[in-house]
Amino acid sequence: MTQQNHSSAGPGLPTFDSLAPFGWSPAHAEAFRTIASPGCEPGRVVAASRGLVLAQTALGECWAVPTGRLRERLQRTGLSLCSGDWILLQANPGPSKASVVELIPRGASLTRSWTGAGGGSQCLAANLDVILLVMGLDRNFNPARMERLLSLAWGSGARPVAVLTKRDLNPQWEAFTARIEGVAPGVRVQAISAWTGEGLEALPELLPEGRTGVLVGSSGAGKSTLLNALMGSDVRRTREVRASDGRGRHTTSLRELFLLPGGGCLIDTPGIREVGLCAEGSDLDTAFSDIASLAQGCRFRDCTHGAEPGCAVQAALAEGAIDPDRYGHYLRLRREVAFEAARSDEHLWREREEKWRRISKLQKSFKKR
Ligand SMILES: Nc1nc2c(ncn2[C@@H]2O[C@H](COP(=O)(O)OP(=O)(O)O)[C@@H](O)[C@H]2O)c(=O)[nH]1
Ligand SMILES: [Mg+2]
Ligand SMILES: [Zn+2]
Repeated sequence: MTQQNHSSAGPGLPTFDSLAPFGWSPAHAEAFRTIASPGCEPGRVVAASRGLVLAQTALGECWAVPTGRLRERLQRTGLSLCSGDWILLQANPGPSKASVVELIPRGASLTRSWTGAGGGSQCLAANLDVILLVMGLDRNFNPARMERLLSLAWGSGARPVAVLTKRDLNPQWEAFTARIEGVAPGVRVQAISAWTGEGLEALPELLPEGRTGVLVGSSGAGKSTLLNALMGSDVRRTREVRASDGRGRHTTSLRELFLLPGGGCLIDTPGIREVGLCAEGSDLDTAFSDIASLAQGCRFRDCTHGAEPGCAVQAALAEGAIDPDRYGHYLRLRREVAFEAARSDEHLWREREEKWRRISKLQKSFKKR
């Protein structure tokens, strides 16, 4: 990322055409021209964690860290960089990492919002055209979860498509597919098998060159296996364990955003794996809006509506203003959401830890040379 050997629309007006497969458009080029400073170039985040990003630039991959100024601004607005983001990069002298100087405003994105004190939200994947809602036709099958994933996807602005995996495992896959069609009116539902390849041929046309999709679904749904099948090689680790040595299949990529052989980009992040569950917190408040709005009147912001003083929900219960059964159902669901959130955070944390430990090891070995 030191020279500028990309194509040029004229002196000093690079167009970065080699980024077109990654979704770089004339509109992006226009935005770039208005905000770019001399010597900076665009890139797309293909992996991000704790302020360190791996970016795809016109010249290839590079590591970058946000400048102090950008970091401050992101913190102030509650944003953090995520896969799919378009950014402006500035090369630094010597072997040091490039700097991220700017975040280009996002298009359709997948976000999860934090309930509880402070609120805020976290972007999981940015600048999306398609959201693939992935669910297995095995034990993973759950129409109610598909409904929740759909509401999350509709909110994003990108087009949802339901992908039912492991069709080879279910002789009644057509009946199961029809059930999902029933809860997803107007949404394309595609049953596939990453193992036999059945139904896979329909996916590339959903992601033509320059478009970006993201895989969303619960753990074990088959997202990474599907990505590997579409890529034609094992680029992402799956749950598969080799019988011979008990170790996972060999994958080295830290990437979360991939360029598909037939065009289009596809994002698979460990964070998104659990998004269906995380989305349930806010969905719960929508489904139980009567209780949620009562809760606004509780004295404590983090009221659990148990034995706390000044609880508006308990008061309403005592007055018979809420149905006790409905309230019991709400409490049960809320416990489930809290449990799943804690579990997925822990899972996520461990996965990320391991990933970034490998990176720092790699960087140390570079320094030694
Ligand atoms: N039989 C069969 N198994 C699959 C298929 N797709 C995924 N699996 C298995 O389902 C498990 C979870 O897959 P994985 O891709 O890791 O799920 P992820 O957590 O959504 O990324 C693995 O054991 C896969 O081998 C499929 O099409 N057919
Ligand atoms: Mg996976
Ligand atoms: Zn309360």
